[in-house]
Amino acid sequence: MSHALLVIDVQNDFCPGGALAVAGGSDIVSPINAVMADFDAVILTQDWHPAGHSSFATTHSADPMSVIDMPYGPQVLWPDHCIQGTEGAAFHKDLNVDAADMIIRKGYNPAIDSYSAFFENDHTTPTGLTGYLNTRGIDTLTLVGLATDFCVNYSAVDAAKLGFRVTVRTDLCRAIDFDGSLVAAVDGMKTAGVYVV
Ligand code: VGL
Ligand code: ZN
Repeated sequence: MSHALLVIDVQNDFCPGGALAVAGGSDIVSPINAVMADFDAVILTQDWHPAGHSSFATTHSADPMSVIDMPYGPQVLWPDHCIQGTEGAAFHKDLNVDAADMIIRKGYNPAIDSYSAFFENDHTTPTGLTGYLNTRGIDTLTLVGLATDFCVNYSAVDAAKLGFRVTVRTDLCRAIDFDGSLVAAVDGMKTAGVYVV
């Protein structure tokens, strides 16, 4: 058994002061650093959108947090966030990035959002993470990071469907909790066979 820590989107824009701030987002940084040494591998994800991304409300002249129909299904429209190369897209300054074996970026396709570290929101286009984990013999994952109800949730459900043993440490996550999204996410993760602790 080889067990990796998957640290989801601990980036400035998801922390207080950022463009899509998650309440308490910075509070999880030191505790995440503290558990890194307990794992066989540490993998970080980075939300990484081009300017004018299709998940941005401004791109559609719509209100942030409104929902539109995309070819792949409903899509929440977010404030502009995690634009490639900006300070908002950078990891939180205290995150121990040096401890990472692998950093995987997602959301770079202008036409499709990518909450999950495994597949874009069409649930089909792979990011390549599955191949990386498989070739390293990693079969067990613990997920932490931001946000519980979006990128952590989608990543955990995909990982479970792919056959990984998956635990989400909710004490090391923080949620956006928009319109019942947190309750629905925890429910969906448990149904998919994720250990939510
Ligand atoms: C996320 C909304 C948009 C996340 C990323 O990291 O949970 N949420 N992009
Ligand atoms: Zn995003």
